[in-house]
Amino acid sequence: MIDFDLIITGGTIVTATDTFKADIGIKNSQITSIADRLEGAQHIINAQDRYVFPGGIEAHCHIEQESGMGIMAADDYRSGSISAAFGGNTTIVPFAAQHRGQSLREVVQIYHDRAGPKSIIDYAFHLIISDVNDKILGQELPALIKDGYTSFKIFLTYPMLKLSDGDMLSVLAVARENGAITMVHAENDDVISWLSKRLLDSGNIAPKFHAVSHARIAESEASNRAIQLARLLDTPIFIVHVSTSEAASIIRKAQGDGLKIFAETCPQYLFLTSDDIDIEGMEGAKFCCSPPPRDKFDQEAMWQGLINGTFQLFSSDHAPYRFDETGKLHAGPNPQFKKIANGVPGIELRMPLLFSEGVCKGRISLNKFVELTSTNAAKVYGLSPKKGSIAVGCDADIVIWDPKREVTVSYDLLHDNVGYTPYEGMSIKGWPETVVSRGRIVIAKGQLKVKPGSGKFIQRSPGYEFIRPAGISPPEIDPKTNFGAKII
Ligand code: DUC
Ligand code: ZN
Ligand code: ZN
Repeated sequence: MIDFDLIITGGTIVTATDTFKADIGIKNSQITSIADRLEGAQHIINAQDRYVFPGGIEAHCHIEQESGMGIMAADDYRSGSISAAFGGNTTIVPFAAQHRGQSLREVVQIYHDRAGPKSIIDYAFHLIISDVNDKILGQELPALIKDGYTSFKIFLTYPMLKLSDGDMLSVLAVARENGAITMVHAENDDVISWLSKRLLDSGNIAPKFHAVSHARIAESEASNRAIQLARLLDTPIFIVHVSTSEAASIIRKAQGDGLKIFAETCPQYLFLTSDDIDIEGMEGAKFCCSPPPRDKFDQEAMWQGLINGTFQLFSSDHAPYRFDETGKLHAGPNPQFKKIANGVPGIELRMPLLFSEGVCKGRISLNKFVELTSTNAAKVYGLSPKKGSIAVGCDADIVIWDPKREVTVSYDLLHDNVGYTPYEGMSIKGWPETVVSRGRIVIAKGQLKVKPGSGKFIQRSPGYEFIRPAGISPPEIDPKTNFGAKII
């Protein structure tokens, strides 16, 4: 009898909490059975000697998005989602970015029009809010949260995006009222602008001065400020792309005080340093992102943050710009550092890099790998219980992983539209082999098996699940805060 559309047999299933050998039966896009031995399916995938993970959820990536400077990302929803899938992901949560003067409704429609016909895997949108006014706060934002856009990013730097502390408080108040979560790009804009001017005035224009201008103190000050503002309103925030040991310590301390502070770090802060930007000529522009890669000591602190639970997620912050006049060099072949498009690609290598350097080198367990690349994103951003795990009733979003495959990174292997990878030449062990999204085989034997537009928009529900780092047990109610108030 044919009970299933697809069976994945013989693999080792790994979730955020368990590792066990079993077969998975899939019917109508969902996992309907997990048992020792299953039979009766139209298709069978043999996962012998493979790990079977929940599909990756890439919750920080910029796809078909104009930057604050107005530069269009090199990946549209076709290339971006294909690259994500080849990297083991089954869901992406890119941004629908508001530029000043735009209504948020209009922005959301634009991004649906971009993603709908092209994405090959499921997607949701975080909003970027750059224009805070009564209509946005009083009408559009609350209504959009109710419609499933339950997370948004705000910036404390970038002239065209940054919010004042007062505007940040107003956004946090709406988030609190409606059960949404606010992601914060925490860098002090005045510090960066002041240093940039001094550097440029004295003729220091090379890419390496990008890293000097984005001083580490700019990140730790803004992280602390964001935490204090969140504390004032007793509402959670998610601090994105943490790069320094000081910022990680501030976040850990706040978590220890009982505050609901989430955070992430990214591959560029584990595997690159400011030395990568300090190359003769313009090559260093390929590594310019904000915050910039720091140093070896910070890399170690980022690993510690992943290991000890300060960071709930490991995200790519894939911000794809080609090394030409459409992207990095949009202002000419030799731009001063302020005019280089900010961002590095990483959506396809995020999971392989963490598996190879984290799991294979004994820094993190298999379960931690799943937590950081999938399960926690589902919990924080309202995608669970359907996404982020392997259990009966979940969407059949699965990546079958070959733990032994050895790969030397070369851009030719990748599927994005960037033209280079910052990780060229790195040796990686472990690679995604087969990707199944809502029961559909999306990638098999290195081939794309589905058509653009076959991914679905995921409407989320307000609310988040707070993940307290292991080893931290703060007071139930911290008397120094406003508190006790429950968000959901
Ligand atoms: N920094 C961001 O904040 N977003 C995209 C890329 C970058 O470098
Ligand atoms: Zn950012
Ligand atoms: Zn980003």
